[in-house]
Amino acid sequence: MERVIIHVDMDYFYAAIEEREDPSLKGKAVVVCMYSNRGESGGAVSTSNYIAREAGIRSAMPCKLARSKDPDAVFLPVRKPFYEDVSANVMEILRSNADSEEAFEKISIDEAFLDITESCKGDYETAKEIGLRIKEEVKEKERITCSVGIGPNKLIAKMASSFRKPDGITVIGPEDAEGFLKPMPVKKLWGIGKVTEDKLSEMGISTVEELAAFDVMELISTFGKNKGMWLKQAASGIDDSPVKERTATDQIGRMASLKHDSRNENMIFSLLEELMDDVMEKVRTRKVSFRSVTVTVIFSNFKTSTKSRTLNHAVNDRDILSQNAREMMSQFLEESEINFRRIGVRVDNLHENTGQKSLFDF
Ligand code: DCP
Ligand code: MG
Ligand code: MG
Repeated sequence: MERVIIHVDMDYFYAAIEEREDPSLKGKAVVVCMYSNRGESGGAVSTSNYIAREAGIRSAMPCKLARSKDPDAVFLPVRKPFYEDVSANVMEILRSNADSEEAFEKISIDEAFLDITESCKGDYETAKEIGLRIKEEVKEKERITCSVGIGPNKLIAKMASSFRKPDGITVIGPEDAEGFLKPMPVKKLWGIGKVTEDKLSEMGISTVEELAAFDVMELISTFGKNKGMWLKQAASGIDDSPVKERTATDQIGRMASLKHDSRNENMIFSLLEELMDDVMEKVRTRKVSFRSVTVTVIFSNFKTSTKSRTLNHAVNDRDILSQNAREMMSQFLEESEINFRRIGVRVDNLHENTGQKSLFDF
């Protein structure tokens, strides 16, 4: 059966999370900035919502320049640990929609590949339904949108997901792949950087169609064997690389909002227990152990705070998770007087369980 691959990329990810957390941002230009240690005057734009993009604001642009493009935009500092928790929730939704635990590959904080060949039995209509279902599930559970690309390999799926954004879905069947790629400028081909783009331009190649038609021996003599062959294949829409998680070095986490902002210990600890149940279920199905535990609290004023502990060795033990997470949560309660809005628990530093039995198995 021909493979069917889905690529999912979250829309304006960091800014979308900020919008979700503060409804008063709706309709405004939102820019998330990575400030340097010189404060607001330094720093670069991490991302911005689509309203800000209309004013010409782009990722990696100096924040100062962004401010001059839209003085009314709302500028917010990056809250990376919080975005990582949201990412972990999204990734668990995506992983659960892949053919198997292994048919999943996270490639950045906001995107992943899923092999769904078996789930859709190679049928693109069914694949589209799965794509739409994933979009719904992410929207319902995390209240943010994503864009989905579906294709016969990772390269096509990846390029399809950025074709319609935000909140888009693009399906490129095997017979459409060539036509889809042909008119694109070579720099849009996934994997081609600025240096390669410039070299190709010197050779008179500017579109994917021109690259696909170019003599492969000439490409090899300029770029070397591996890269030369890869360029020729990629331009022809060929990509045999498998969807596969490289290591279990990512994280498993869950976050949820309290029924209402509160410092009530019963409410906070019972939600924490529920979240830990979910985390442990995933730890077991993925057959991993963890070496660190992180607890996150988002306060009613939207400030986020995290505490982490590294354990002496990797475990997959519910009691050890619980003991550490509860202690850190108690510290949070002691240290602050503000109500809690959301809490999260996460395990990282994951190790695949190799043959050795864990306490849980006995
Ligand atoms: N990011 C960053 N600095 C960059 C690019 C990205 O910090 N130069 C962060 C912020 C983004 C996140 O990574 O929200 C994901 O990057 P994407 O390229 O997927 O961009 P977005 O998700 O923000 O927008 P899009 O809707 O175009 O995917
Ligand atoms: Mg994105
Ligand atoms: Mg991305």
